Amino acid sequence: RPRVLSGIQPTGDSFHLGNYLGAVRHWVALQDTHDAFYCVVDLHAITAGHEPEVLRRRTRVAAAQLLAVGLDPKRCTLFVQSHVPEHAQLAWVLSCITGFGEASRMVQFKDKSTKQGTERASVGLFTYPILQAADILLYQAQAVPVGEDQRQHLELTRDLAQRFNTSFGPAFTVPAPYIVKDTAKIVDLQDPTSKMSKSASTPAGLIELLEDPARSAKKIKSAVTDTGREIVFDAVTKPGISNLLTIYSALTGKSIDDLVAEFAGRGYGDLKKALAEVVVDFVRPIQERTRTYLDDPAELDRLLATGAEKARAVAAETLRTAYQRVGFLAPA
Ligand code: AQP
Repeated sequence: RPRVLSGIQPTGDSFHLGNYLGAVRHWVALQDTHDAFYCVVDLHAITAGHEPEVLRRRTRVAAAQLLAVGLDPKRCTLFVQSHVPEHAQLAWVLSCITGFGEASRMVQFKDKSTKQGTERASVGLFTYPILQAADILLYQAQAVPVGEDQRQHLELTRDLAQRFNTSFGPAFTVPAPYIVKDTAKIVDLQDPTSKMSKSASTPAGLIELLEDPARSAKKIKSAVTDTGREIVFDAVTKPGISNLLTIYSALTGKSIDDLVAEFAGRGYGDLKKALAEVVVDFVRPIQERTRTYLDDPAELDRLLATGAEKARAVAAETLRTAYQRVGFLAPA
């Protein structure tokens, strides 16, 4: 079976609908068709400042949410990135074949470092995409299910894999992005020109899976909509309504065309009210299941330890090959 790998940061107290619809939803589906590796990327989560106890708690919350939305440790390998030291080890090797100018062109770094102030932004934030490349290449992943915002980082991963293979001999599979167009970018409810984002959205623009569902309903009802009154899909002239239709369609499985027909002649308020109910019904069971996993942290940690062991078996083999190719003397 083809291999996939993806990761999610344990930042924020909850995943948001963008994370779920753009990426994690596909992770669940790919378990049945692929050899799937998914990780909670805690090494990435310390690139922009954090509190140790909060990170530890959020790492468990992230894992619990992934299980709650349908990842099944029997059908996929779920682990925490820092449990597999090969990620940091391969990242060093890859950083030595990455050009400084090449890394400087990463848009996410430019955006985030501008926000934080260039002097304060960490070197870890700068090398973030190189660690991400290591995450992917260690598992010889053929495909990487992520949202549109990660496309540039994947391009870098592909370049680094090809460069290494050409310079030192084959060590890595060159991965392809797996970006599902319809939900590749869920936008902010208050600012439909920006992606829904943990760090950039205002609370009102963000639907969090673990927040009080009544709060989510309220946010949907006060989402920014567009001029005109007709409910039609047009991401350019009606980005607000189109975003609501996208979310509605993805959560219910109804096509956009069917939804447009269903809401023909009705107002924006009707769509928002119906979507609020859909979202509330969707998050409630996820919240219950997340709580169940968090109520038994010892069992959760056991599941993650088993995942790490499975992941490490693959990662160690790739690192061994990479170290050998690059010219490191094998320990006797
Ligand atoms: N708005 C989005 N639409 C579609 N997909 C999205 N993803 C994130 N936002 C959207 C996808 O979620 C996965 C997890 O990515 P991450 O752990 O890097 O999440 P993130 O970047 O922490 O999420 P945010 O909200 O975007 O955080 P900040 O603001 O801190 O950068 C990825 O596959 C991503 O594409």
